[in-house]
Amino acid sequence: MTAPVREFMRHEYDHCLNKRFTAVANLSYCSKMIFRDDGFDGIIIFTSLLLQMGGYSVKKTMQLFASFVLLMLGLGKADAAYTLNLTQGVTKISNELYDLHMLILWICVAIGIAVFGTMFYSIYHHRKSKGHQAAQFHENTTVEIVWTIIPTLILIGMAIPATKAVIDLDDIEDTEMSIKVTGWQWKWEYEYLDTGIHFFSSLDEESNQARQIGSGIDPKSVPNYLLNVDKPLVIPTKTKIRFLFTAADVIHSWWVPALGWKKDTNPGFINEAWTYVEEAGTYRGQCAELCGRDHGFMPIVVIAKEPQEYARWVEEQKALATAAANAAEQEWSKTDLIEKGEALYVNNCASCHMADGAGIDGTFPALTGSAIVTGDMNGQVELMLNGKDMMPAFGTMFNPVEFAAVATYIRNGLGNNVGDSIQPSEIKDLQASLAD
Ligand code: HEC
Ligand SMILES: [Cu+2]
Repeated sequence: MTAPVREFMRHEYDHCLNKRFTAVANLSYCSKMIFRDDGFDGIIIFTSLLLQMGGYSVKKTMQLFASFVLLMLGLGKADAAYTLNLTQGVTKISNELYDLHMLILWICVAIGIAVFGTMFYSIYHHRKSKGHQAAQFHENTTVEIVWTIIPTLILIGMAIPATKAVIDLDDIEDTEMSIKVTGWQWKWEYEYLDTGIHFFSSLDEESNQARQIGSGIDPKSVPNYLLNVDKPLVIPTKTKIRFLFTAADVIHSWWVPALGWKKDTNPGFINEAWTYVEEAGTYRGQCAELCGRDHGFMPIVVIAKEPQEYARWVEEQKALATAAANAAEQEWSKTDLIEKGEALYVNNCASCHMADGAGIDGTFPALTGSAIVTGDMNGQVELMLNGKDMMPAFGTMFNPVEFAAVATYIRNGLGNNVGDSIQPSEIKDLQASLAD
C-alpha cells in the first residue's frame, strides 16, 4: 500500500475510534492488518468513505456496516484460516477459478447496487407524503424488451468465462505424469503410474494418538492436528500432472483447497483431474465426503518440490522399494515381526478393532481371543489378504514384511498368545498369487 493511502487510512481509523464506535469498531481495528502491499487500496478507500459517511450522516447503521466490511477485509487478510473469500490457490486452474469467482462476485455486487439503489431511491423520493401518485399503466413493450435483453446479455457475459473455466478443468491433454489416487476407509493410496512408486498415506501418529478419547493430549499441542499424514504425496512443480481417482470401499472425496478443485473417488468409477503447481510448498486438505466413522481422520498432504528435488525423491523411493524387497527375502525373527507389527496395527487396524483388540460389539469383532486369530494361520492370512464385508483387503496395502509383521503381532499381542509367526517370503508368494 502506498504511503499516502496508509496515512489516509490511519487518520480514518483514529477518527472513527474517537467517535461512537464500540466493540465492533475495536474489532474493525484488526483490519489495520491490511496495511500491506496487496492491491487492496481501492476497496480500502471505498470503505473509508463509508466510514466517513457513517461518522457524519447516517450514523450507527452505516458505521456498523462499514466496520463489518472492514472486519471481513481485516480478518480475511490477517489469518488465512478465517478468510471468508475463496482461496486463490497455487495452480493455474485455481487462479483461473478465483478470477472467475471475483468477476461474478463484482457483477453481482454491481447488479445489487443498481437494483436496490433504484428501488430505495424510488421508494424514498416518490413517496406518498410528498404527493406522488402511482402511475396507472401496465404492459409496456419497450420496458419488457429491455428487462429481458439486459439480463440475457449479462448471463451470456458470465457464461463465456465460466464455460472456458469448466473446459480448462477437464483439459487433461499433454500431462507429463499420472498419479492414481484410491480412497480407503480411512486412508489414501497413491500409485505413480510412470515410476511405479506406490504407498498408502494415513493420519500421522501424533494426531492419531491425540484424537483417542481420553488420550489426555491437548490437540493444540499437536502441529497440524488432523491435517498431517505419515507419508505425504510428493509431486514436482511446473509439471502438468494427471490424477485418476477411484475408491476401494465407499465414496470419498479428494480435496486440497490450494489446488482449486475437489474430486469424488467412487468405487468402480474413475474420475480425472489435473494440476500444475507453480510454487514449491506443502499443501493440506482432507477427505470431503462423509465416508464413515473415521471420515474426519483422513487428511491429505501434498508436497510440491522443484523438479530436481523431486527427481531425488523418486530415487530415494526406488531405493526404499529395493530395500523392502530385499527385506522380504530375509528370514525374520518373531520378536522383530511383533515389534514392527505393533506400530502397523495402531495405524491400520485400531480404528476398527480398537487399540487393545477388543473391537466394537456388533460391528467390529474383537481380535483378542478371536477364533480366527487363535486358529489356523492360513485362515487368518487369507482373511487379511482378501478382506470380508467391512474388513478391508490388505493384500496390496502392505508390503510382505509389513503384512507378516501385523499377522504375527495380532497372534502374539492384544492378549493373544498363539506363539507362531509367518515369514515375509511366504506372504510374498501369496500376494503374487493374488495378482494373477
Ligand atoms: C474398516 C474397519 C476395519 C479395519 C481397518 C480392519 N478390520 Fe479387521 N475386520 C473388520 C470387520 C468388519 C471384520 C468382520 C468381517 C466379517 O466377518 O464379516 C473384521 C475381521 C477381522 C478378523 C477376523 C476376526 C474374527 O474373529 O472374525 C481379523 C483377524 C482381522 N479383522 C484383522 C485385522 C487386521 C490385522 C487389521 C489391520 C491390518 C484389520 N483387521 C483392520 C473391520 C476392519
Ligand atoms: Cu473419506
